Amino acid sequence: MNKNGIEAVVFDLDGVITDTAHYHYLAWKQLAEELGIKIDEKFNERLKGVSRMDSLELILQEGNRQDDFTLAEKEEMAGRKNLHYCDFLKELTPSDVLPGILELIADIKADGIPIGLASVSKNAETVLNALQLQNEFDYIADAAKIKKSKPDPEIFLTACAGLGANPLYSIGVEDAAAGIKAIKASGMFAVGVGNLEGSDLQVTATKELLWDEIKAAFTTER
Ligand code: B16
Ligand code: MG
Repeated sequence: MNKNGIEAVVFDLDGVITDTAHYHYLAWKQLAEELGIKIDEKFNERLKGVSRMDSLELILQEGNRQDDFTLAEKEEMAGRKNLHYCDFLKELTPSDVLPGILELIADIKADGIPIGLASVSKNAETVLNALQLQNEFDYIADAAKIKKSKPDPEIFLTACAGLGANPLYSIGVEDAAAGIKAIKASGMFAVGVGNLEGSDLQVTATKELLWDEIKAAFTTER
């Protein structure tokens, strides 16, 4: 354990490291329109941190079309959404890292604390490569091996285990309600970006993620 008593910091990807959460929304909206279903940004909040197939189910339920398709048809639709999403990813460059994130990562590293990634996205590696951040993480949980998406704690517990860190002395950073629930269920300290009920520390935007303030809040709480 380092001098702050913090054993690891684990980040969500979409919406925390970069704004791919918006690309996911645009890609789902495109698919939903193809199916004659309307979704808006408020509905999209429910998709954040939720796996591809679970997101599709929520959209079909929204359009009352949950019983209209076979599994093979649903897999084709999820694949089509992913193609829309991957088209958006072609635009991604290192300048798309959200404000304050590079500074935060540098400050955590300067304290000798390992950094993990807990993204349920199967495109996480592509996104990190496009942002040139692939070497910044000491452990990246493999979304393909995760059985339960957020709000289940599995992915955060997997990241802590991969870093050799006790979740009770680790911090998770999230932008989604399902993600905050996952962090809390794992026993970690939850930092929320956005109006997120249940966060131990809440900021309105990534540029407010200041390492000294996060450490102080963690120390007060634990
Ligand atoms: P993919 P996170 C999540 O990533 C997204 O928030 C969610 O919107 C998306 O459906 C999910 O990944 C699966 O992504 O379709 O790329 O496998 O927030 O856990 O980083
Ligand atoms: Mg997210």
